[in-house]
Amino acid sequence: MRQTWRWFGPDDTTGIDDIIQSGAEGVVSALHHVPTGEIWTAEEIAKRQEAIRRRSDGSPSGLEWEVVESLPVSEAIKKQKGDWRGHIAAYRQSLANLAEAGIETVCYNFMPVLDWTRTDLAWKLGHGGTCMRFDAIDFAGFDLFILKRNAAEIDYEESIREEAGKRFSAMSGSAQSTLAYNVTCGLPGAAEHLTIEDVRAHLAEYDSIDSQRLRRHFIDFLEEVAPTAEKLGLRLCCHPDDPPFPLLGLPRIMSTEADFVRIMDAVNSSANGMTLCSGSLGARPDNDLPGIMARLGSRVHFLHLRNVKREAAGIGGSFHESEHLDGDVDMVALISEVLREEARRRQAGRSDHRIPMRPDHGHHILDDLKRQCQPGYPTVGRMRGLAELRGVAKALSHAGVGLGDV
Ligand code: CS2
Ligand code: MN
Repeated sequence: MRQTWRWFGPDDTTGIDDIIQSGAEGVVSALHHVPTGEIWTAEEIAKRQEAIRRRSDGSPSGLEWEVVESLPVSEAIKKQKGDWRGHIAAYRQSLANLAEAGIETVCYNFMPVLDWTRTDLAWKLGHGGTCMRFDAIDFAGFDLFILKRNAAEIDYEESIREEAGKRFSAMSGSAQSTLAYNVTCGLPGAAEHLTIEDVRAHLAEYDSIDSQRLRRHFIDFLEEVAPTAEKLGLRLCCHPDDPPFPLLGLPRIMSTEADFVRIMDAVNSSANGMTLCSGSLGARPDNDLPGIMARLGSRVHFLHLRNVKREAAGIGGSFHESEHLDGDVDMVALISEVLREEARRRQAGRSDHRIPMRPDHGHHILDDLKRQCQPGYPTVGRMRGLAELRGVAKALSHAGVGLGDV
């Protein structure tokens, strides 16, 4: 695996100097300041590349911008409204500019309105650190009593509605505002933070878009961009829904292995690939992560390794982000499958036989608790995650184990 690290750009409180010390070999970044739908120009791309290549004292960092996360797909494209064709043209131009700059892997997602969604961004763990958590009851409370979404009642069983009602009325005003803020926070690095009014307006736009129609829009988008990406030698990789089930009545179409198979078969190009995010997919008990890697591995272009602990049976229940090696995803089995896929690629002579991987999220521990950072992106917690993951890969690729080198 190629060990990478997400860097949000010059304002990130984890600097390039820190990334070097984490042992990461490459950088994952995005031009968050460019409005979604506009072209990433050669100049802006070069500027970010330069920033990644320098330590704070100006000397070479030895790091390169290796993966784009994300080149966002606009709401206009997802809904096929407004200037969506112009946005697709801009997307293709951005891909061409990235290819010209030597960047080959581009992650994005196709979640409507909200990216990742949690109810608690700093849930206290037994050891004093914090993690992110999704509480199904709090989320229902947000939907029913803060957002007051039309017909939200039918999405929740009576027992959940009752519990959510009790819990919500016992919450202080400030706890209610924190919940609203947390739920609408899922756009890491993006300048915009959605207000409740914004969320209502966005939801209304999806009134007539069901999952079938959203999938059609997604395929239309891929039919336009995947051939371009293939010609340019790029690998597109879609990130799964997080959490991987419908929320707020919105369609979610990239939540399971079958969803990925459907989309990858519909536009059958190696440039149309997957970001395997074990934490996102792992929030559902029917997603078998090592199996997904074994079956879809040849199209996995980027790995997000993290773990979750599901707190309830079934789909749609509460979960929290656990330690990287300790949760419901069998991380050792997953990494073994990654190493097997890399061995197959080496044998086939593929140049992409080291799959970029980054520790996706980490617990806020030690100095992280005193520093400001994007929720889920602490320096020390991620470094701990990376160290543990690297240890597993190193051990599994030891000659005595016989799975091939890292
Ligand atoms: C990320 C996602 O922080 C995270 O959970 O894995 O936000 C990811 O960057 C996007 O969904 C990719 O488009
Ligand atoms: Mn992820």
